[in-house]
Amino acid sequence: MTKIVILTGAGISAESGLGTFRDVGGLWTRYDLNEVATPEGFVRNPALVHEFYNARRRNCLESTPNAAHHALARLEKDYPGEVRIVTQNVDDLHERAGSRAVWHMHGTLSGALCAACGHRWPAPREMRAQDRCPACTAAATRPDIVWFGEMPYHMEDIWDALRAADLFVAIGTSGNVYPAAAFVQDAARAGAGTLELNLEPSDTVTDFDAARHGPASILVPEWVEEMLSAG
Ligand code: BJW
Repeated sequence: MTKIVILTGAGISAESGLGTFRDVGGLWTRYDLNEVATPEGFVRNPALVHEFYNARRRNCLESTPNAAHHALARLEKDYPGEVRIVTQNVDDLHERAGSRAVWHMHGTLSGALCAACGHRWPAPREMRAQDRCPACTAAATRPDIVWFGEMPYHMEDIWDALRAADLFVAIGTSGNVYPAAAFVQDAARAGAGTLELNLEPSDTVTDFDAARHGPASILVPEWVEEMLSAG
């Protein structure tokens, strides 16, 4: 049975109105990542970090999946092999499009995490620095997001899937952030074919067997159609 592992990044949600990080006007050109996406930044100024993620949670709730998310959900449903999505995105647009086999390696906007005891619960629409953990009552509530220097989630499952993959496809990611940026090499080493679908050549484009460049809302449905007709 053919096994496909798909890595998605901010570019797949760009046409749903969610900002990318490193493009012109992207989040990291407007915010200092050391202040809003590190555990140290959160300790220095939890109110600022909550403000950043509250705004992104609002933006996410107002957005809808685009043709690329829908095409991947169709692939999972109709492809005669196994399709797994590993997403770096913290939005839930894959799930809202109908994808079920999704690992959120950088966490989700819909989760809250207690920095004191590790308890997890659904995030309210607006989180505040003074919110208390429902389990231990510490005022140490943070978004359930993986920041720089923290271990991404589901890594053992992801590495197992990469080792077993026949095809690895990266969609809408710049190839700047590890360990995700190395997945193409991990998959290729294990014998998988590799394909990049991105607006422009990523930093890791030369690691792929093939690459197609353009908007995800066009490239992904085209590729899914090819996979299903070959299927
Ligand atoms: C379109 C499009 C359209 C636009 N259609 N495409 C030195 C060397 C190597 C590694 C390190 C190092 N120093 C530190 C590290 C490790 C560090 C790291 O990688 N740093 C780099 C900056 C160098 N990584 C970590 O700390 C990670 N943890 C870790 O490594 O733990 C230790 C470990 C050890 C061993 C094994 C495993 C782990 C944690 C990383 C956490 C990343 N967190 C963030 C923020 C939190 C989530 C959030 O707030 O949303 O995650 S950073 C940010 O970058 C976010 C994203 O998920 C991530 C990736 O960004 P992405 O998705 O690629 O977006 P962009 O904007 O970069 O690119 C968008 C692309 O889309 C572009 O190419 C566009 O062209 C394209 N595009 N429109 C198609 N319409």
